[in-house]
Amino acid sequence: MKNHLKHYINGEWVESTGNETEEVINPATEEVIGTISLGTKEDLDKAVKAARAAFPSFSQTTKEERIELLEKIAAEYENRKQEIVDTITEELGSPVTISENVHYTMGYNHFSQAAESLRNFSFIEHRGGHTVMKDTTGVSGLITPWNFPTNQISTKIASAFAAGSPVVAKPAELTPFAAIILTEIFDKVGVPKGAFNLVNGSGSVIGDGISSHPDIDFVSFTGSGAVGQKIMQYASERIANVALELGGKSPLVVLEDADVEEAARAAVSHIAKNTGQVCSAATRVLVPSAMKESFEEAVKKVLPEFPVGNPREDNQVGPLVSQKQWDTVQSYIEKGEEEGATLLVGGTGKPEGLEKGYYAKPTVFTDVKNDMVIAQEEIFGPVTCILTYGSVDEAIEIANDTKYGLAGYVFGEDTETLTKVASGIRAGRVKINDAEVDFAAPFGGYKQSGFGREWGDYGIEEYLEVKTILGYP
Ligand code: TAP
Repeated sequence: MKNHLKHYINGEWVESTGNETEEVINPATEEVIGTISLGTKEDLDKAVKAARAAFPSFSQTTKEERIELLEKIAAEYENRKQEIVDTITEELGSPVTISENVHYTMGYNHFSQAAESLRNFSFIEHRGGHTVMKDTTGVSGLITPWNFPTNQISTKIASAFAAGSPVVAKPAELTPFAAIILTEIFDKVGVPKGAFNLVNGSGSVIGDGISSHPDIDFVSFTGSGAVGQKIMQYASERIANVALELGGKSPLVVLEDADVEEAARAAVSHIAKNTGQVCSAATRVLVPSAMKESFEEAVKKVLPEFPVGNPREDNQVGPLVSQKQWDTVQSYIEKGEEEGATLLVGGTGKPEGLEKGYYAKPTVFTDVKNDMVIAQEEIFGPVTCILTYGSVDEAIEIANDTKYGLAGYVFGEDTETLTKVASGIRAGRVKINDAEVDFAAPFGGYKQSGFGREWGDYGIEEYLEVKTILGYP
């Protein structure tokens, strides 16, 4: 049992001032794996005070000191690898290979990339008649969701530390234990007192408290649009700076010269990876009308490559994170059927033999129209839609006919068409032929997917103010 009833404030593990606790469930077994303490506004105030007190010295550390700190964190993170992998498998239910190759690896890369980005980062630039200086923004509040327990919190912390910003972090209640390991890592490597504070608790108390706190200068949030909106409302009241990463409904455009099986495999992998609980997942697959049947056949053919089941065994798809998420996904599948889409594979209910655990069937709808609810709303589960198009221009139009703009994907051979589609998609990141992820590349959304950028240099910039100095001696 992982019982963790303390918060980390001002360089120490401290008792909560309240006595409310929350049990954490393993979604694969529905068993309790541990308990956390739900922090209070008083705990949060202490954490913000500690961060505020750390600000003058932490923001003045040198670039070299921050590079050294980030490198020490990355090294200690590596030492805790097995524990991180096991913890994510337990609290999120992700298959061990995904916990290792995706979750663990992303966290590691954010710390090492931030150190790397810092090396060439310029905090002062003399530009002819003026000088531009980058100043730490202040104290940062970080609110992260459950779907990537190390990725989002690590990129935010790594960028904040690179910029010299002390932080107060609140991970999601559903998956708090990976963040507790990270905190132990910061404690071990000697992150200065008050520069990192962790307050566990609910969104409605600690998340709300961070969003509205007068002493928090910048809030970086990843999660739902509804909460993002609240955060902006609070920010508008005190003119605070925010960055929001709010999910998507990303298109995958299959061009007529694409390898059909490869494109179908990519489409299915998007709903398999993390059980489709990925903000940048492609969930609208656009295929040329003439390719529809061969693409559907290819989807059926590749589906068995992504077995669903016990995350500790050799499976590719684990359960959804919670009963609530399972119910949400079921209702979207029902909605798709009601709307007249054709169920190609999957459907409601649990996969055979997986009655215990929040398992859902990988589900592919075809004959989907882009104005259907299943094509417009973020389902956050293993559900995707096949839509058809006539011309490439029409494909781009459908791809952009969404309130979101986080990511886009295009598969094909012809360079000119690939470039046309990649440039035409209104989204923060477009991948051509499933290119490798680059941790130095900016990540973030257009439209209702939010604003602000994470990862690499752009991520660090979020935690900095720009100051102009005229007459610099
Ligand atoms: P959210 O409620 O947005 O949760 C994200 C984070 O915000 C969690 O740490 C949550 O805390 C916190 N939070 C909740 N209410 C808050 C408030 N009033 N003020 C400040 N922070 C608050 O998302 P969810 O309910 O977990 O998931 C709902 C849907 O959001 C999903 O189905 C999916 O569509 C979308 N989602 C998107 C993403 C990404 S990566 N864009 C990630 C997760 C979910 P607690 O959870 O501890 O209460």
